[in-house]
Amino acid sequence: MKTNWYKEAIIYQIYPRSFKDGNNDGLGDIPGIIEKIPYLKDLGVTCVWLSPIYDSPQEDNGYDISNYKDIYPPFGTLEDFKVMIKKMHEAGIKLIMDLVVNHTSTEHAWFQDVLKNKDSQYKDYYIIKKGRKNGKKPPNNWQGFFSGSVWEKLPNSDDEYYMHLFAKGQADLNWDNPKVREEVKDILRFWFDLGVDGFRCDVINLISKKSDFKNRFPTLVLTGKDAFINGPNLHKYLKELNDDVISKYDVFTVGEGPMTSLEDVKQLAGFDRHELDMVFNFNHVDVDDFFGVKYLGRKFSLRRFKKIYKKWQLGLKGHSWNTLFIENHDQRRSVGRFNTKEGNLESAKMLALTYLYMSGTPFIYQGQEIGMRQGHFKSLDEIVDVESHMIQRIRNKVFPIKLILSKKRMIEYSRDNARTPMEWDDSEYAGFSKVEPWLRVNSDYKEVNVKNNLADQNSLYHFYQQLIKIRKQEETLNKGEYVPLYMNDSKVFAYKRVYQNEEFIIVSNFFDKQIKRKFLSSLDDNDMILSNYDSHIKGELKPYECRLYKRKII
Ligand code: TEU
Repeated sequence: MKTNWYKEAIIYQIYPRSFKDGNNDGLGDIPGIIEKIPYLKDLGVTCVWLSPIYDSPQEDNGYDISNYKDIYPPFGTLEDFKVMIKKMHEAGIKLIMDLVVNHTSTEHAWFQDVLKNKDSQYKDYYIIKKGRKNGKKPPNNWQGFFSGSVWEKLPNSDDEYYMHLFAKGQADLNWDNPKVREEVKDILRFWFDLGVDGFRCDVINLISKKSDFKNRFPTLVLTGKDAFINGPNLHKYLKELNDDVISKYDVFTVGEGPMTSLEDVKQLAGFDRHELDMVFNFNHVDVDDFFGVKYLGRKFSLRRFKKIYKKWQLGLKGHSWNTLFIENHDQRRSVGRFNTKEGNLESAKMLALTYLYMSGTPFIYQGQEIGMRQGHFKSLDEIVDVESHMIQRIRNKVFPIKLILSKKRMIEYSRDNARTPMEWDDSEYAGFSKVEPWLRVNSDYKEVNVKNNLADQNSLYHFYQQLIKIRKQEETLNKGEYVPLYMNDSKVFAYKRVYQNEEFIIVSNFFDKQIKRKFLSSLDDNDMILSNYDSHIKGELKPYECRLYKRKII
């Protein structure tokens, strides 16, 4: 049944509310996506990952689902959805959806029933506990991902609390209840039967909680994380979903979750384990975070970046399949990160080549291919993201946090930086919509947009298009072994991909300075098949120069 097509896919992530507004209400939607299918096809992508489009009160932009089998009305209808998937399939593009089942919205009928009926049959669908001190204090001291306690009092109870690892409107499901697992299988079947080709599984490593519910030693963030990350039945539940439903279709799953280690991924997506097919790990994008705490950033180090990739590329070999990405809807834009510079086209091209030709399945986040930049918000008032506002609240309450975390940093690190409307052209609101969008359009849209990119053969879009084309043609880039090169070089990221009697060599200067390198003399200019410069200097790399060589091994 399974053909493992995911290993050859080029995946493009769409964040629906910011992609294209089809009916001019300021919000992206399914008709907007349909309109842009030819754009996606021309770029060369073979699969779309669609962030949540289900019905939702949108407290966390759809990661809080109130009905898993319907579409959020401003995004369209189920009929629109059917047209979209049909047209994508006709264009040779598969579609994967977001499976958000660690929690439901508190507006979901199950949770609403709990609020209405004291003896609701759905009470055991959620994690509900009596508070300490006759309900005056929450059941324990655990803290969630958006800061603050994971517990919120049930409005219809004096002493009971429900768990929410994210926002208050995102109530955690109790996966230990077999009925919950049956509901999830039912949701999966519903969408697979509509032709959906797979799922990206949101915070999937949080679904099984340790049931001791004891206080944990307070930590800077996420007190109690050992109780909810990689819980005791995680693998059992994933295997059950796979055995009962997923394995029956020719689809794939990519898991997402915070703080996944190499060992975790080998288990969650091991070739022989029949749980997930791939897992996003965040180690490489955490390179400029302070040990995973993104608000406490640290300076980018190329050596650290190279070491992380080496660890994951070699570490998963033979065990599991890598995901390759540098952006998503939770990360800052890559332009201006990882040593690249806004306004420096060569640096964006260099980063693209460097990550896209490693071993694994590449993901491109909407706008990445045209070099969209950070939102550059001026104040928190411009920001919608619930995470930013929750952190702001705790910052105002807890004085030491105020000292560590400046307002400027909160704005710079807000997830909204990657969520600004897609820039299609230079008309008002960047051609995303005819009315003012839900989030401010980047002020540089007249310069950075799809129209300009399409008109210029030297643009980032065309570079991505070419990278994708070559990657699809060359078996070595898909199957080849990853061999890191010149690991001690603090300026150059280099590696090769080797398969049978052929190798591809990737050489990238991560700095804005011209540098001399002796090893270049061992590479033949005639073997160079791609670069971000037209002319080259013998024995030297220009600022941010990258090169791709292809040669036979004799
Ligand atoms: O994100 C999960 C996750 O790991 C986040 O906590 C992430 O670390 C954070 O957003 C970084 O700032 C997923 C979704 O991608 C995210 O958009 C949702 O808000 C979250 O789950 C809850 O569903």
